[in-house]
Amino acid sequence: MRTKIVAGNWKMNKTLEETEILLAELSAKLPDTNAEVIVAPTFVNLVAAQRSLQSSTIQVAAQNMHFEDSGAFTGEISAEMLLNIEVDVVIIGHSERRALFGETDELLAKKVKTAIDKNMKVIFCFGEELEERKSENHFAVVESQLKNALFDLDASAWKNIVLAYEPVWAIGTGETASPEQAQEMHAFIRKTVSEAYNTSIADGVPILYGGSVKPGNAGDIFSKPDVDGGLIGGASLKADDFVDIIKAI
Ligand code: G2H
Repeated sequence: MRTKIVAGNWKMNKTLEETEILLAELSAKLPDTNAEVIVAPTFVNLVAAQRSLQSSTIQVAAQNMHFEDSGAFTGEISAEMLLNIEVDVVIIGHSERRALFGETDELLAKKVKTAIDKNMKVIFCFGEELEERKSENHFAVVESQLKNALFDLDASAWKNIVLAYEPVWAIGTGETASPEQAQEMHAFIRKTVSEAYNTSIADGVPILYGGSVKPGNAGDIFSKPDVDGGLIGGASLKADDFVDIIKAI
């Protein structure tokens, strides 16, 4: 039985006060669930989020990190800094980091390696762009994203890896992959991991779907056998919507 996960990627949203209000509401409304629930506020609000969630099962994640421990890297945050405030979950490789901030597979491989070396849990995002799907290159693109960033890791690393398939054409667009498209790709991802490692690692790794997941479509997407939860953007910014998505798992 794989771990089910619902993670909220807040992106560049919510002030300190809004963070505290949303987390208080979320804690109060959190349904009974076997799923792990994770929220990823902005860096400046991580400490406050940890404090707000002290007596909650909701975990706090960072949206990014640098691969070095410290040094002359203006504007960056290290794994050491995150661990120091007890944040041990990090999202790496989100398509916005790739597209808007030039993050390459090579850089992402370094970030993942650092996070894994420090025993952090990594939510690794990847997915094809619209043109790549239209030209039927989506499987090849996803395979190379996985290979380039993850497949040099030791088998032991995989206990701390969560995969998040996020087709870029479905992110923040209102377009969602159909449950069948998500299942088809998730099954392909599991097969690819199995070929690179073994079936036990492939069967154990949670694979989340991300891209315009809402209360209205979450249940259908989560019902697919290889979909183990979701990485939720816009709909994680409202407690009621996020709670409804958690209930759908
Ligand atoms: C994809 C997703 C969360 P949204 O970026 O990572 O965002 O649900 O708004 O499409």
